[in-house]
Amino acid sequence: MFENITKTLAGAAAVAVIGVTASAAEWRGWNIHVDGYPNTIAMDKFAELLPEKTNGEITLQMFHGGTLGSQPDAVEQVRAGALEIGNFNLGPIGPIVAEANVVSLPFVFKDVPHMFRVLDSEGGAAIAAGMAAKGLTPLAWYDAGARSFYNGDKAINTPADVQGMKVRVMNNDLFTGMIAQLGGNPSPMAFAEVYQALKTGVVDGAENNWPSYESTGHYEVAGYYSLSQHLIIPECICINTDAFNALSADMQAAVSEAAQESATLQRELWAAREAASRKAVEAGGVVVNEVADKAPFQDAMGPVYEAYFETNPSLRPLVELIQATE
Ligand code: BDP
Repeated sequence: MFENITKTLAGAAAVAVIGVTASAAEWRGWNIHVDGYPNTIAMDKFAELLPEKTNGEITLQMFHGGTLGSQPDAVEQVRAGALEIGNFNLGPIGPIVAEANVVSLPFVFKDVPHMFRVLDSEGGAAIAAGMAAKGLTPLAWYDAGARSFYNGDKAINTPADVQGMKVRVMNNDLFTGMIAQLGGNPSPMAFAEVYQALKTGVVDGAENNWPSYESTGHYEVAGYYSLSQHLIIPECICINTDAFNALSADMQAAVSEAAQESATLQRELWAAREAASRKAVEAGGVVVNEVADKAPFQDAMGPVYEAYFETNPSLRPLVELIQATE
């Protein structure tokens, strides 16, 4: 009798445990940025909203500061389902998803509002579909401003100023092509290694937006920032496609809503941080150089576009759609 009761209780406990693990998903998320960075705050907001909007069925533990690995590694981990969530820049996604690579063509967007208009149109839908098919479903888009060149010993005003310079870029053939067309030596490298590389002269320069130039301390070791604004690349909150597809329609809607709210917050924080970061690095002694004429940089990108179209002839209409978007 006693034995039977024990068995029954044990069985009930087992059912309860199975019940909990089967209905509650515990996701893990990757982010490269430090505390206080707009993306870090906004990803924490996403993690806070998820259980609220899913009746506790989905929780997310965020790992910030790139502690779970470099961005190219993390992209693979989310694709494989080893991680569910990542805040990714589309630059390192381009080599995997041809459609998503259009945003990494230098000077393809006029400015950030233009980029968001494209993302909200059929162009954005094509990019999202391409990503989802490769295992990375974008839930919302983050702002990452415009990227400009910085280096240690001179302002950059023309492509001739890049001649012979070793410049760190994110992993993507479009970026190595871009630097090569300007006469420089491209050096693809993980974000976490750039500070030391600049400091020790392994590279002469790099390129990034105001907040990353500041948050990484790169401005301390590369004090000339030249506003070339050659790349405007969006970022995503991305989810492993199978994890998303396994959710009910209601749960998918709840997760998407949480991501949208996170993105609204990120874009507000981004605008404030861009201005604050610029002010901070200027106060730290950085020489800011307004590039008076960007046309020579743009003109030098012809071969980068041609190489892209040669590899991806079917994507020419997508690029033309972007260029035709007001
Ligand atoms: C930052 C992006 C981050 C990239 C980094 C880089 O937010 O995702 O890893 O640039 O240059 O602006 O690697």
